[in-house]
Amino acid sequence: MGRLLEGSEIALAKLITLVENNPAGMTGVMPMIQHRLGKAFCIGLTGPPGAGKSSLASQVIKALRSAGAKVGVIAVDPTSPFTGGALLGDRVRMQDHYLDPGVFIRSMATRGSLGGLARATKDVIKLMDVFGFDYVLVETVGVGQTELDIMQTTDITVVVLVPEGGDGVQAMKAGLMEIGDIFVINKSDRPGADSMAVQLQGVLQMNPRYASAMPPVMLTQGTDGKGVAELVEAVRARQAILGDTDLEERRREKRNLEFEEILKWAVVEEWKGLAGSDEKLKDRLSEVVEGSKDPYTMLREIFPYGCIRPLTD
Ligand SMILES: Nc1nc2c(ncn2[C@@H]2O[C@H](COP(=O)(O)OP(=O)(O)OP(=O)(O)O)[C@@H](O)[C@H]2O)c(=O)[nH]1
Ligand SMILES: [Mg+2]
Repeated sequence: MGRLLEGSEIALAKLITLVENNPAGMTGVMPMIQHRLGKAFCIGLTGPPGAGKSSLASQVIKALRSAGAKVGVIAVDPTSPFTGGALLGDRVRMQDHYLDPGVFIRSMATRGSLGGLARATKDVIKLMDVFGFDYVLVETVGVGQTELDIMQTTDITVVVLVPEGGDGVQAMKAGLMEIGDIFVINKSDRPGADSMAVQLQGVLQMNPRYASAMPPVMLTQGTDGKGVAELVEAVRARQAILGDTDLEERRREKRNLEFEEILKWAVVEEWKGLAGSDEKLKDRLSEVVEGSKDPYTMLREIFPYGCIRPLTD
């Protein structure tokens, strides 16, 4: 633990592995780091597969590094359970930075449970924060609930879209339009980028979330870094607007949500423990699954001293 705070990358890597493999591992680590949290500014980068998130991340790292900031990067890959193409892509796209001691890149893939992945990502953000990074970048494919969940833990979210056919509409369906603080149309060297920016602005204007202030819509090129200086400027501007008070307000909400999640996770774990094994759990659940028993009765049987009681009690 001490070695983490001294800046040992090996200690950081080991702790991340611990957290990935066993969420309960954090119970030993957290009390030691809790009072040091909150210094890093966490930026989420999300968007459809192949939108250029890793390429952009690499350019953003470059810009932040040249301003002297230290950067931690988490590339989350919920879509492929095995170290597949996307993670390889992240490595290739960000390879320039692997040897830089001011940059630490970690890829994370699911090992079965998507909820577990979201949980682990949040804890890894904390580890990177206490390690002393000024910025933590989190890249994730914006297609499902887990990704949205991860994005809700970052301080700001950059939504990355691309001009070609249908992506705009897809993204709107995926709920990406709700979570962006900054919108980027990457691959702006391709035709249709300008008209997509106009279309996107139209959609955002109708969204009540942006009634008081419209988020910036920017054009970038992940391959050669065009527009990235402006993007980093927009991130800094957001950071400045949030200031300490609004940022803390956002973080309070997040801590509240996080606790509820951990509570749910703990109850489920407790319940699995009581059942004994996955087989027994399945057996116990069968009546609920088949519909012969209602879920509340089941809850009372599992936790007889819990808060679920009929009104007549
Ligand atoms: N033409 C063009 N290609 C780009 C641009 N940015 C990235 N690319 C290319 O798009 C492809 C995907 O880029 P990535 O950075 O891996 O995209 P990603 O969103 O991280 O992909 P996943 O992590 O697999 O979802 C690569 O071949 C990049 O070289 C750009 O601005 N213009
Ligand atoms: Mg990527």
